[in-house]
Amino acid sequence: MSANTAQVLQNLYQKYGQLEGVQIELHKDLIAIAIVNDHCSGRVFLQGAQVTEFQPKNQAPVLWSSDANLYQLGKPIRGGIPISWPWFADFDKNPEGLRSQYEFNSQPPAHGFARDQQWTVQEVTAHPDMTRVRLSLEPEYAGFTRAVSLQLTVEFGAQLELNLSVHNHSQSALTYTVALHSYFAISSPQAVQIPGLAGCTYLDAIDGWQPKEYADLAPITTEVDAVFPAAPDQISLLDSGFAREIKIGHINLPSLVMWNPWIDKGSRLSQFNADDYQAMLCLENAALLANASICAPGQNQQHTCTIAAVPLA
Ligand code: TA6
Repeated sequence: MSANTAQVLQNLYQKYGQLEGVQIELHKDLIAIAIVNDHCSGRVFLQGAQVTEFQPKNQAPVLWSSDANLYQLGKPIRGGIPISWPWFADFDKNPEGLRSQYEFNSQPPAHGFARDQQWTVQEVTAHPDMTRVRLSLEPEYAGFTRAVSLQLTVEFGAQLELNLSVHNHSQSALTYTVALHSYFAISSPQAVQIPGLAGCTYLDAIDGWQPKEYADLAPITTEVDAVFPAAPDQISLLDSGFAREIKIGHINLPSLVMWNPWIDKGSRLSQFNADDYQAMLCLENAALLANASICAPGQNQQHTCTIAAVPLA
């Protein structure tokens, strides 16, 4: 354990260790805050401010997290809700207005750098019906010279709510793409439907980013990597195997990405077991491509997603 990790752990124990339903945890190199209240249990890591667990009482876990995670400093955790910021996926696939802000000497990491960095806990408040964890980051990355701060507020309650706030303290507008890259736990790819996407246009990232209409990508029987630049405000993931509906809403995250690596790509992913493709599906609330976010000087942008699981009769 690094000296800094030990110091952060000690500070968190002192400030929040006595709160009802709050546990400060160490998973190999990474610190997490685990919560339990009248509605649910949950967990969020300081690295990447990454929620990895949300399990409503008497229900199966709503989020999927890999059993193969190594929990190493700087290595993105696989699963839960990674925060892709200040760009989504491969840097080169992002709008010119975003790319022109940076000068990198080497290929920057996929999904930006906020998910690799250690965020600071600003608040933990525990009530029987809701536990709030607020984390902040002053992002630093070679080639990123903007005065920007991030804040993520997570509310674990009858539903899960994430609010990401991007504050632009610089003198020029900041263009970024962002995704709350949620991995949902599913009973099987054959058991899920996302009816709300019917008729929506997506770009097929595994077929030259060709525009296509979502006839019905579910049931899923092969790799899916579908980028919907504009998606409905609310969609539902229906899972007949778990007999539940997961309701996914957003504010200011107009795009959506649907992803399952399936067998071949799954075998090439880090921290991903051979059969994990059968237990997860990513539905990612995002602001991408023409819907990239622009934050004016001195202003902030708020991005919210809500996740609620409802048993099906
Ligand atoms: O959201 C879909 C995607 O962009 C896929 O193309 C795949 O790369 C996935 O994200 C996971 O990326 P990661 O860097 O977390 O392995």
